[in-house]
Amino acid sequence: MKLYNSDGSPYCARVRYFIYASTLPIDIVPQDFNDPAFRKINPLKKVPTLELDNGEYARPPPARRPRQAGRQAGSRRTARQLTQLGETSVSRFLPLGAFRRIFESEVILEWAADMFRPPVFRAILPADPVARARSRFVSRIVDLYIGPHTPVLYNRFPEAHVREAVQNIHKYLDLLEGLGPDPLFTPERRPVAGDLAVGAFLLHAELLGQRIGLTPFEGRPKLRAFYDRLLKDPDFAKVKQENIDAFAQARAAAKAAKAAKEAKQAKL
Ligand SMILES: N[C@@H](CCC(=O)N[C@@H](CS)C(=O)NCC(=O)O)C(=O)O
Repeated sequence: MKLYNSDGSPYCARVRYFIYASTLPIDIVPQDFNDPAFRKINPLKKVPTLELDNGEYARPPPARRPRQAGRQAGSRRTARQLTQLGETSVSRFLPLGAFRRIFESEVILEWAADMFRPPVFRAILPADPVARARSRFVSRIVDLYIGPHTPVLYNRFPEAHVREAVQNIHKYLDLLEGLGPDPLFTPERRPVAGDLAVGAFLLHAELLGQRIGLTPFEGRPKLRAFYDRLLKDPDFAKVKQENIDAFAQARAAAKAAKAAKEAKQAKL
């Protein structure tokens, strides 16, 4: 399998984190999402994009269920039949065709969670249905309500636009801060998808927010404590360093391009 990746993307950061925490052999390949040819790989032209191998990864067979006493023979499937069904999962026998690639960070993670079990792929959603719903809710806050405003972190926009975007982001950070008495995740367990969605955004806000007055931790002690705990996770620390390196590289490339442009103009 192959992940089309950009080290500077908060969405790729979520998927890379889980790949590092898994034992799946997924090649992580750098992808310039500004390359028009990338549209052939992903019609949305977005990273992360996961490309599947055609059938190499069979779904793990479902756990054997003990036979129920008093049940009529043939009324339910036997454990063996269930196992066989598990093994004839889509990925093994059906050509993947149009579904050869999986798009959108959250969808990729949920697919991997459906497909693999720990320890191959670590649990990315809590087992408890309410905690699961909460993780998904948190991911949606980031994806639907914070994400659309984040281009102000990376580009220059008119001041009024930036002010409005930052205000909106602060509003949803307040919502996350006030989610309830529980922390988003506890030190006893490792982060789940919702935690990572927030963590990856905080990482970018911490590194790039100062220029535009985005102060993610000011007056938000719970988010601060959450982020500090997340940084103690070696896989998250690795993802953070990759982001820092990617930003440094992008800055150096922009500086070199500016210098080349100025040199060309001086020659004219
Ligand atoms: N909702 C998407 C967002 C992905 C996204 O916006 N990726 C950016 C990089 S951070 C990208 O590929 N942008 C290129 C484009 O929109 O043309 C996800 O969760 O995967």
